[in-house]
Amino acid sequence: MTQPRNLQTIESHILDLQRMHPSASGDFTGLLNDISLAAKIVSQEVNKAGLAEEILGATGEVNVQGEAVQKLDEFANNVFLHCIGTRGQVCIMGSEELADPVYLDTREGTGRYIVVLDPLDGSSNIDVNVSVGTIFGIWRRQSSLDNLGDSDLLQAGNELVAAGYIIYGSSTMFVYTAGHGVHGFTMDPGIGEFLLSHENIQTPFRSRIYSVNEAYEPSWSDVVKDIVRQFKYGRDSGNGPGLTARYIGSLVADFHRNLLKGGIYLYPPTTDKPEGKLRLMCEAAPLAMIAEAAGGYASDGTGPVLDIKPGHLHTRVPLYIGSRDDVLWVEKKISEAEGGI
Ligand code: FBP
Repeated sequence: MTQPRNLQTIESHILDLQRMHPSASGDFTGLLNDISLAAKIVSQEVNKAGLAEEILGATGEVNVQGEAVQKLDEFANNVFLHCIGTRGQVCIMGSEELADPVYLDTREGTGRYIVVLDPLDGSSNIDVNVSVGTIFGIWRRQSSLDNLGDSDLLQAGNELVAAGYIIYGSSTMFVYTAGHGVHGFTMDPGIGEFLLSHENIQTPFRSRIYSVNEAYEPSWSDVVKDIVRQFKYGRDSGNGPGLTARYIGSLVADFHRNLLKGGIYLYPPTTDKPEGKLRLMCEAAPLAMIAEAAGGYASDGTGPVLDIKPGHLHTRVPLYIGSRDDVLWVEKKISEAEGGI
């Protein structure tokens, strides 16, 4: 029998975090615990999806993104909405699956937080048993409860108090940051607990991997075509060593691999998606907070993703994220091409 290496659960880790803030009310701790509970419920459903006809496939609905809603998308959205929305710590919840933000009943609590999430990222991969994930960002309410409005919801990433993702893959992992490093917890299905497995994750400064859907190459700008060509043949010199290519088509899975191994994920603008595909509030900003807390960087090609103030809940952005040296290089190349620096 293997001797357990470390038995710190995510709940006890979050409690330790709370002890660092003597004035803490416990709301934040409660909220992170609710998110980890929702993750456990969704993980169980994802893991047995292949066996449960009723949970596979599409609902027949199309969401605000114009995408076919998968049954597991809907299930995950309802689970998170329920788990996060019932104890009154959260006043507004935004979801990739819902056109409008949900203003929650805060009579039970303080309504101190705003949560925006992508309940099931990469959902087009569910039916083929490829890793999918959940991404979440937590902001603090800015105005009084009876004055809540867009200014509370539409905050930039640099106002995030915490961010994280759950990857439902060969194992289920919960990775988060609340400003004190990036930590990963692996689900032990035997005891149903997330146990600390990756403490203080730091991502390598230089990439070994580049992740992009090259099928869009014909509709990229010349500078983006050149950037990807240089990742393939070796930056600047063009005579190697190039990076290796990996693209799963699930942002959480591609981001997670690159975070641990060193890599850059690119979702550039295309002629038909000039603002990019990925959502700022429920995908790019939370992952940008994690990347930067792990020593990496995230850019929209012209500047830090964390500085972008959303115009609305579903604002989209081009995304270049991962190892700091390569993302900064991409940003420099694009800014030069656009006549910036
Ligand atoms: P959703 O599945 O949440 O809509 O996320 C978008 C996403 O699936 C990312 O996970 C992934 O990286 C990207 O889109 C894949 O896009 P494409 O199929 O255009 O390469």
